[in-house]
Amino acid sequence: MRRPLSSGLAPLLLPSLYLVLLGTCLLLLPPSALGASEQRLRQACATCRGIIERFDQGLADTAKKNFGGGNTAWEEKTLSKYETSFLFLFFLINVSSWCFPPSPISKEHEEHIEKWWFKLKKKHPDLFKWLCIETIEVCCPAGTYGTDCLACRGGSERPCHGNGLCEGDGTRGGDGACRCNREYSGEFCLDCSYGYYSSLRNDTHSVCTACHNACKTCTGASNTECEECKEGWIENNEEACVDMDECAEEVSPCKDDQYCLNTDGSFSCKACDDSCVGCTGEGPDKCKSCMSGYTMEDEKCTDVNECNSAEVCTRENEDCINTSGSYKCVCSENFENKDGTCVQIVKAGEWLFAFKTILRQKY
Ligand SMILES: *[C@@H]1O[C@H](CO)[C@@H](O)[C@H](O)[C@H]1NC(C)=O
Ligand SMILES: *[C@@H]1O[C@H](CO)[C@@H](O)[C@H](O)[C@H]1NC(C)=O
Ligand SMILES: *[C@H]1O[C@@H](CO)[C@H](O)[C@@H](O)[C@@H]1NC(C)=O
Ligand SMILES: [Ca+2]
Repeated sequence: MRRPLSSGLAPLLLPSLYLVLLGTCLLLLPPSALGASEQRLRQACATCRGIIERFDQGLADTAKKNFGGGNTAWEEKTLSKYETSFLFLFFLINVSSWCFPPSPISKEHEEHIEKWWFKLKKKHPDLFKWLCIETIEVCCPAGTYGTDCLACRGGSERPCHGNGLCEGDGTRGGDGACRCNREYSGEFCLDCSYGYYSSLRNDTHSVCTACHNACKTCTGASNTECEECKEGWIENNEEACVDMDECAEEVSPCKDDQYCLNTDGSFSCKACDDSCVGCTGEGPDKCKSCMSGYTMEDEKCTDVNECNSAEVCTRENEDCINTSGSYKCVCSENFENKDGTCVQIVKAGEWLFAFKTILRQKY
């Protein structure tokens, strides 16, 4: 017998469910450039899976909230809780069809679920399998793909030999082709990509490992097993690829105001110290010669204190300030620059006093 659903709960549930579903719609939005029908096939399964997950979650929450667990009689006692779950479920089904029209799940599927709940739950405990795979046929078992749920390349046990993803895996879409992880290539993800070598290979397993940093391609892990050296590395006498010291070249690859820094597989150019004209390394002690305003002292370019000279900042009431590589002339304390001369600063309130002083001096 089919039980009537209590519809009194619907208004309470609906507002929050709208939000939940909006989130679901966003999560399931297609991120890829798949064709529209292909996308619909994959989404159909994702939607079905999402509904089942939410349904299970809803049931689990209801059970947990009301029963500490282990109560065998709770099914009979809490029919209204089930009805709540049903409303929740039906609402999800309804709204999921708004996300991705035309939805594969419709009114008729609501009835499937009700049938499952009251009649088939015991025989088919896995609702996802029963509904999504076997009944409405929007999903396939893991490791299979497409309309007829064919096994993925490399078999349904370990699609793509565990080294990639099978296109359409678990859905009614896709073509079962392998999208290999970076290390692998080939139709079955058994071959190694460029820059990787095979470190294990038998009938069912293939493991590819990155070559040594110095190798472009290789047959093994060390830098003596390169087939070709990577750029920035050269083969030495022992047939190993080693770093090329670009900075040791006769002509520096850097600009005049830079020094060269050798690194593994490359090099970089760094700015010389401000006190240098050309340098061999970092700091004022690596200058080839000194910038004007600096002088070589203890094998280091040192700032000259121009203020020690009597020929600088010679105007009246003027002070000299030593700066890196140069110097500045500034008016002394209580003096300010007015048209090129340093004149005494007169503060407000001192006006009258100053005026009287001037008068007294002049007359
Ligand atoms: C689902 O939609 C049908 C009409 O399409 C409506 O009668 C029913 O109340 C809806 N169920 C829920 C739970 O919103
Ligand atoms: C292939 O290698 C894997 C990983 O080492 C191993 O588990 C498996 O038994 C091997 N299979 C065969 C046929 O040798
Ligand atoms: C200017 O004077 C020389 C010599 O005394 C010092 O070595 C410098 O550090 C100084 N420069 C500055 C900016 O104070
Ligand atoms: Ca180098």
